Amino acid sequence: MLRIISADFVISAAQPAQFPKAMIPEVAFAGRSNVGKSSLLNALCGRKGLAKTSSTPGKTQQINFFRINDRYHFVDLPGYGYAKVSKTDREAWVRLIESYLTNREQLRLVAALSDIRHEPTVLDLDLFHWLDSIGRPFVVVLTKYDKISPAQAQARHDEVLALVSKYVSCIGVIPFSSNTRHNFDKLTGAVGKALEGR
Ligand SMILES: Nc1nc2c(ncn2[C@@H]2O[C@H](COP(=O)(O)OP(=O)(O)OP(=O)(O)O)[C@@H](O)[C@H]2O)c(=O)[nH]1
Ligand SMILES: [Mg+2]
Repeated sequence: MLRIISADFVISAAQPAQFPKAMIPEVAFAGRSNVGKSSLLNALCGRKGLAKTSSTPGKTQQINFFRINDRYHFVDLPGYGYAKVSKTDREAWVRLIESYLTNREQLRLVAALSDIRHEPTVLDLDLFHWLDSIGRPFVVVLTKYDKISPAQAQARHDEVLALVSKYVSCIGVIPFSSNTRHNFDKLTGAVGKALEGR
């Protein structure tokens, strides 16, 4: 099981040339704006202020790399589907994220986040579909588990499991809360396995 001992900010990259060149395994966190990517990364690392979070969507605008235990990277991606930016900015983000997800050799797993309170949005489904089409292993993380009842969460979990059963690149669906750390071990287990290949 992955135990995170150190987590350090590396770089905020606005273009592929700025991505770290080190060939160390990495896991990326993707999902729509405000779904809880940065909070999840902080929860995993046990460090509240490591990745900047905000109740205002669109907080993370570049690709942020964090070095974990001096041997892995965690990668906080900018959220998609954030309306309050210009079309040109939005297109630049999409290009940046797509280029990262498509070409990044070191990338072992994408955590694709979706808010457990709602059915996956069209954009969430697009991401799952697209990751599967390029053969990128991904785990669906249903965020903000603490915001609904266990029964509602179970129903959503079942529904999403059925939705992703057709995707061979999807390794699982994990309900999670950054606030209560619900399923923390399950998520670090999946992440550690992807990084260490066992
Ligand atoms: N109750 C609850 N709130 C959460 C949880 N995770 C995130 N939040 C809240 O959701 C809001 C957005 O969280 P962020 O982690 O900044 O979301 P993000 O996906 O990084 O957003 P962008 O950077 O804008 O793409 C913040 O107000 C968080 O406190 C959770 O597990 N439970
Ligand atoms: Mg963020």
